[in-house]
Amino acid sequence: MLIGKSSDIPSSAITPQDQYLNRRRFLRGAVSGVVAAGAGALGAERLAEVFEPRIGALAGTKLETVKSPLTTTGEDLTSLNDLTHYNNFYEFGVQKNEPAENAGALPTRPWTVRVDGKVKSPKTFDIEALLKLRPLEDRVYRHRCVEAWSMVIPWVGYSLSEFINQCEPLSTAKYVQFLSYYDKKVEKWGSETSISWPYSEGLRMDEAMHPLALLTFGLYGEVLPNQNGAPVRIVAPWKYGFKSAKSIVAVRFVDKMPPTTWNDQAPREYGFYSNVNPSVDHPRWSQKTERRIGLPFYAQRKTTLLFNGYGEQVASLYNGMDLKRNF
Ligand SMILES: Nc1nc2c(c(=O)[nH]1)N[C@H]1C(S)=C(S)[C@@H](COP(=O)(O)O)O[C@H]1N2
Ligand SMILES: [Mo]
Repeated sequence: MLIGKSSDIPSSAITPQDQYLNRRRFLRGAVSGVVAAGAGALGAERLAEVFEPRIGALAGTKLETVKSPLTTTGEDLTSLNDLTHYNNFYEFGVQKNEPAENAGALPTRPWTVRVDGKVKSPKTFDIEALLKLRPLEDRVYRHRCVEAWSMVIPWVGYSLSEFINQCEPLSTAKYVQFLSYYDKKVEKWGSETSISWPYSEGLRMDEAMHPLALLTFGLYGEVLPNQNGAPVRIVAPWKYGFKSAKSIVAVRFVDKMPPTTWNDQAPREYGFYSNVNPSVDHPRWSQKTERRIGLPFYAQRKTTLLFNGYGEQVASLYNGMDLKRNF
């Protein structure tokens, strides 16, 4: 049973990612709600028109952005409706439509990000200061979930490295850990899972310093909707989506590989690196292809690309590493 405290759930009942979803659907008897409307419109709608007012007080606020040299072009963007109604954000429910319904409760102001661990001195950054730290760029990235679906998303942010430089990490910092907001009164759906909160993710220092890794504040030129990880999240586009922690409140520089949520849930299925790799299957499904959300069914199936297509930029980070072992 998924209903109950996490301590009530035997480890044999741990059902990561797709299984949570399928079991809950089964229990409830039907797929409810708004999944993948497939309108195909390329985001002409503004957030303010898509959302009920209660969904994120700031959603719909325009962000001033500049063009980015690091944007990916050529593929159609996933519609705003799809990328805000087909989400993984287990704190707000395990079904894809639930974050859009429930994440309005997330209090995105005031908001601070605590920086500690192997740094010159611990600091706390206010979200308003983070928004002004660097010019915000529009960056279109492919987004590949470990569950073998994908999207193309126009994010807004700046390179995570710009922020990390402000954190003044020590040379002993080898990894950086990101911790998401968690309040069990606000995110009561979280306690229906066996996950030990808060959501934790991490990158090796050189990965985090790679210019493609994005500290993300918006999408489609506007403030992030709550269900997409407002007010600030990580995006690492060459990795499976779960590496990109949402709604982060703490950044910790550490000397050892930090514990991460999905690796902790099922270490055989979700590795620390989790680079997108079509030749390393998930134990329960193939990673060779993916389903592009929002396309007509006959056009959905896409070949998955090594490093999600960002190999030219990031492959050198993994020189000499066995990517099958370090999945
Ligand atoms: N805090 C938190 N961050 C999270 C998740 C989550 O459940 N909680 N889900 C991850 C997964 S599995 C994916 S695929 C992406 C989804 O991001 P999106 O909803 O903006 O597409 O967020 C990631 N970050
Ligand atoms: Mo995911």
